[in-house]
Amino acid sequence: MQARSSTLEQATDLDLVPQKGFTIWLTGLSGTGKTTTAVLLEKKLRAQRVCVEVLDGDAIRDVISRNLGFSKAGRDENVYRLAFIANLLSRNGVAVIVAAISPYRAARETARTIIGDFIEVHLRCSLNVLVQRDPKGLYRRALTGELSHFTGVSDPYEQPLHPEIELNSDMESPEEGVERIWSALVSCGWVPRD
Ligand code: ADX
Repeated sequence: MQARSSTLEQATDLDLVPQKGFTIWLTGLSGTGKTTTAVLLEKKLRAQRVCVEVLDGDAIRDVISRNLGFSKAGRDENVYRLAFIANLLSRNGVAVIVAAISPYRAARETARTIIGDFIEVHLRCSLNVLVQRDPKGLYRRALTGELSHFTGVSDPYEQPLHPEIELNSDMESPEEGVERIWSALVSCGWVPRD
């Protein structure tokens, strides 16, 4: 009897972990630190025993969006697929982090409507700094005209008008950014206080 009751107590302890699903949507130009921020935030959520999944634009484009290009229609469809999956996960109690340029405002608003519990995080960074960082060499190729329709150089990026959070990735570290996102999640009551 004693053993049974302690098992139940353990189960109750595990149930204390809040399993509120939601989506953190990281938007911004290539190289602004969306993936880095997503990975750090994912680690922090896991450390708090929160179920979490990262949907990264680059990775999704290698799998379910590999038939899509970078036209407006291709990008909107990519964002729609991300939103569809994020919603399936979020409504089943998973914390989802989407990291995708998602350059068009209307498509992001559609994602917000589909998902509901949604925090938009805009990662800002000056083009000068992005061109200096250029870890994939894409800005160089875009500036020489070798790569066309590159976001921020030869393709539009519509900045969010009222994002829940704006991170200045040329002035704030990824760790500082994650702390600010965490504070917003705590304010929503979606994660425990540290
Ligand atoms: S989105 O516009 O549809 O949201 P997504 O985030 O999935 O884009 O993919 C962006 C990644 O695709 C970039 O990080 C970069 O590695 C690659 N890429 C290739 N061509 C382009 C392009 N023309 N514009 C932006 N990113 C591109």
